[in-house]
Amino acid sequence: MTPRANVDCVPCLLYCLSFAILINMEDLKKRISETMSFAITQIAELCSLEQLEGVRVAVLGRKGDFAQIAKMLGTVPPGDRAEIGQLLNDAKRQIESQFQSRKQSLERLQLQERLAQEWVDLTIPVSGVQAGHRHPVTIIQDELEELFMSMGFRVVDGPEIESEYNNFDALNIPAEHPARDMQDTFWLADGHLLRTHTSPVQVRALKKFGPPIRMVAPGRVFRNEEVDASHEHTFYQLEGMMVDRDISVAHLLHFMKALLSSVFGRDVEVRLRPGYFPFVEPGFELDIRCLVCSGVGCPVCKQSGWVELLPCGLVHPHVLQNCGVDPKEWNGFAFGLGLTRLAMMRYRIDDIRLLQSGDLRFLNQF
Ligand code: FA5
Repeated sequence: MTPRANVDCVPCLLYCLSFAILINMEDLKKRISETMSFAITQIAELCSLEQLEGVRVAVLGRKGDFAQIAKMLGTVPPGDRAEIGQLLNDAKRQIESQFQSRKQSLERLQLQERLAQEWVDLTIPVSGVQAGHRHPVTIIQDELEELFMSMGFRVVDGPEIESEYNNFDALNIPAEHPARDMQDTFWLADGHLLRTHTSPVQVRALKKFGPPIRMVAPGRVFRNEEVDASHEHTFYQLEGMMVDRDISVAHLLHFMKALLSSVFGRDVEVRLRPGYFPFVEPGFELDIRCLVCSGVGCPVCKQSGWVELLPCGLVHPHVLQNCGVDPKEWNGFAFGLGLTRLAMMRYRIDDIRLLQSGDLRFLNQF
């Protein structure tokens, strides 16, 4: 009796016999034991998971050797079937357990080989790779968020595509109001716009959270205006607002001072003058002595020695009303810091266009 011909390198273990007559019990037992020891030898010797699986299928599979043997049970005298069945099951269990443990050790070996090939020495110094870093505007924005959060302000976000109502009407700038011309607007075809300032976030925050509230809203704003050393079409502002009971200009000045000391770490020369913004009353312009030219005059300050930085004022009662807040009970201050200009002052950047140029020779200095 010889083993069946190989299929895909897997030795087939079934003897080719056809049983039309009652089978000899001893032959059957011998066959089970031979099949089992042959399979166990193969499992122990094979070195690839594919071959191993081939043996499993050939021996234990639905059409495998043991399945063929099981078919012969019908030809076994009924009194002996239990014994042969038991023998068959024990053999299958043994082969299955050998198969599993061999499979696990082959998988472990494969993993070890793969890891050995993939091993990388992380301690070797890297050459030629430069670490990224934050943009100067982001550096200041992060600092100011921290500062205001430490003073009880929450940081609020708003969309760059805004409704006309939030950007203008709710801020006491109705259509046809001349103040709309103060900010040249990019209009979208559907009547929305690219927000011209971060002030619409005041409206969103007041409606959402109600008073009392302290919030800052940093973000990108857009204006359809001519670009020069201190004007971009896309730049950053940081809106601030506090609404509570009995808020005065003294509160406003306190927070402005905290902001400037934190950014500059020293006294900087500022001036406060009346300013008109329909959403505050009274309104102020806070200018900083130009730090690019130390006030002697340059393209950034348009030779004036001063840079407009931080307009502010007390929130107009109409704005509170538009946001469902009773101005008889609540009042507050608001400011709209020119974040990009602030970065220019702190780092003495003499042209705003450098900040969005993407020029690494410039950016790598920060
Ligand atoms: C406003 O945008 C008001 N929303 C600010 C405000 C908020 C006032 C709350 C009162 C209360 P203004 O248009 O002046 O204001 O812009 C504010 C700051 O943004 C300016 O002081 C300036 O620092 C900066 N800024 C304005 N236009 C540009 C520009 N084109 N490029 C760079 N920075 C600009």
